[in-house]
Amino acid sequence: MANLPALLQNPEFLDAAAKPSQWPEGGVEVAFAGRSNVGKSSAINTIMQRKKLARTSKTPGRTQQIVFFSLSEKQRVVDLPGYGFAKVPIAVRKDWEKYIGFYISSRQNLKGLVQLMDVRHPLTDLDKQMLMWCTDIGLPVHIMLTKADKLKFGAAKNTLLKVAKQIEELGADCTLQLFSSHKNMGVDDCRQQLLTWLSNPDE
Ligand SMILES: Nc1nc2c(ncn2[C@@H]2O[C@H](COP(=O)(O)OP(=O)(O)OP(=O)(O)O)[C@@H](O)[C@H]2O)c(=O)[nH]1
Ligand SMILES: [Mg+2]
Repeated sequence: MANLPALLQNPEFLDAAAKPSQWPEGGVEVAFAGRSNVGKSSAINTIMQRKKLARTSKTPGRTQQIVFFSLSEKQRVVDLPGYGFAKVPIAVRKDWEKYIGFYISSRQNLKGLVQLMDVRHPLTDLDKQMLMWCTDIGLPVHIMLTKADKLKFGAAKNTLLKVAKQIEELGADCTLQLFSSHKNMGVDDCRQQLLTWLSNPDE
């Protein structure tokens, strides 16, 4: 655990909430969002150096509730259901997307959003919508271009530069990095971002 900040050393599953009345009260949190199957739950595990804290799956649509993990009494990370998975019946999908939307727009405890995008096809229409929506409501976003192990380093770097330019053109205000759960790439940068957003839970 040499590199693992103290705050991230004792994560615990808190609750999987299907409705807002189940959301924990007080404290601060950072949520992980992104398309279905992009690797949100895997990223949470990698960042906390745990194998099975968040449930992962090869089947898209695994995480269907908002899952809360506590880091301390007043600090949490949140695993959101994925958006945009075509094989889920449209009515069910709309329900989740509404639920995610309601969470992001109404949650006072939410200090920042880690938005994951697949490095091989970043900034899909839904990704852009989510990003611009967060920009509009003033919620800070940290983008992770994940599964970076699927590309050669040069190609991943080029994508990073291209996406940075597109984000600037969109007028979105966010930070950006490459990430891979399988190769442990970019993990420290993400940890630093979590610490920044989750410090001062009493302010
Ligand atoms: N190559 C590669 N595969 C990854 C990486 N991260 C996750 N995966 C794989 O992608 C699949 C989905 O991972 P999850 O972490 O369950 O994805 P998720 O975004 O939580 O998915 P939903 O909860 O269904 O929205 C699994 O088969 C993972 O092994 C990565 O960095 N590199
Ligand atoms: Mg998941």
